[in-house]
Amino acid sequence: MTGRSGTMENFGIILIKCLFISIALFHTHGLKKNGHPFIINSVSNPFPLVVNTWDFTNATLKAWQALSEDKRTALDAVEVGCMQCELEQCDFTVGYGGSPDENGETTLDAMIMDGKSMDIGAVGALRRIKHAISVARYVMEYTEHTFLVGDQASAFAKAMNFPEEPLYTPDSHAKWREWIHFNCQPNFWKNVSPNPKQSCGPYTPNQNSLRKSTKRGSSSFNEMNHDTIGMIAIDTEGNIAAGTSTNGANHKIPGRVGDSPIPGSGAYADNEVGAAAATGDGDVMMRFLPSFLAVEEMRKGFQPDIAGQYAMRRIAKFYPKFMGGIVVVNKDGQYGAACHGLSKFHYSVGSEDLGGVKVLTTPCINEYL
Ligand code: SD4
Repeated sequence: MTGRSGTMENFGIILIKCLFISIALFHTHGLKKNGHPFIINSVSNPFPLVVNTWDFTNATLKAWQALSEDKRTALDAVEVGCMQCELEQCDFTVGYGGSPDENGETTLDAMIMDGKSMDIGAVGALRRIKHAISVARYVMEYTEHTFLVGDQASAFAKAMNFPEEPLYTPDSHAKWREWIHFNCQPNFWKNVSPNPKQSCGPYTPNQNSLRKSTKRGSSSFNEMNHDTIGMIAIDTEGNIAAGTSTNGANHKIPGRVGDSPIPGSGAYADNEVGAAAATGDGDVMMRFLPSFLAVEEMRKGFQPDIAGQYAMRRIAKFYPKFMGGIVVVNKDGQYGAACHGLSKFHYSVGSEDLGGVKVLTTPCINEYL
C-alpha cells in the first residue's frame, strides 16, 4: 500500500511539475501572427532592439528608452531617435544648420516606414521646418500619400501646426560663404560651362561635342560628409520600423533630394523579413535601392551582414569609388552592417544582450577600389 501510494504521490508531483512548466511556457512564448514562435520576457529575448547608422548614441538611447522603458512602438522609437539627431544636429549632417545648398539654405529629407502595414511617410527638400522625421510621420498618419516635397511639404507641415523657422545658422552661413570664396568647390555639376571644377555658375549645358562621360568619383562625399541617421527598431511585439533623417549633401544643387527619403533606398522594413537603412552617396545609392535589396536577400535566407554586403557590392560594381554603409536587421533580431569606400563603419545598437547602447564597428568591402 505504502509503495503504491508513494508511486501515486510521485506521479502527482510530476503532473504538477508539468502543469507549472506548461504555464511558464505559455507565459514566456508567444505566437506571432505569421505563426513563428518568439520568446517574450526571456533573457535571450532579442526584442526590443534598435540599430542605427554611425555612432549617434544619444539617438540610439532615446529610441532604446522609448522601447524598453516606455514600451512604445517601433515607429515611435524611430521617430524619437531620429528627432534626437535632428535636435543635436548629429555631425551637422542631420537637422538644421548643416549641408547648405548652393544658395546657403539647409533643406531636409526624411522617411519612416511601418513594417507591419508597409505604410510609409516621406518628405524631401523640406524647407524651414526642423523635425523632418515627424513631418514624414504625419504624411504617413494623416494622408493617403507617401512622399511630399519642397515648399508644398512645408505648407503641409505648417497646416499640421509644425512651427516654421529658418534652418540656417551662423555656422552653416559661414560654410556657405567659404564655399563661394573657394570658387564653389566642390559641386555637383558636370558637362557645363564654365568648367564647374574651376568656377562658380551660372552654368550652361555643353554642346554634345564637349560632353564627357564623367565617371562619378568620391569627391563630393568623404569621411567628413556622410552622416545620415538611418534607424531600425523592433518593439516588444516584434513589429519592425525603419526611418532616416538627413540634411543631404553639402552644396547640393537646390531642389536635390537624396536617397534617404526614398523607400527601399534610405530604408525599408517588412515584419515578415526584417529591415535595412543606408547612408552614403545618395545620388548613386538611390539607383540601386540597397535597403530593399538587403531585405530581399534576407528573404532568400541570407544573414543580415551578408545581405548588406551584397547590396554594397551591387553598387560598387558600377561605382567603384562610391562611399556608403548599411545596417541590416532580421525579424529574429540578428543584425549586421556592411560598407564600402571607407576603412570601417560604425553603427550603434541598443539591446538587452549588450546591456544597453553600444557602438560596433565593421570593416568595409573595398575590393573594387
Ligand atoms: C544623401 N545619403 O542625401 C544622404 C547623405 C548621407 O552619408 O548619408 N551621407 O545623399
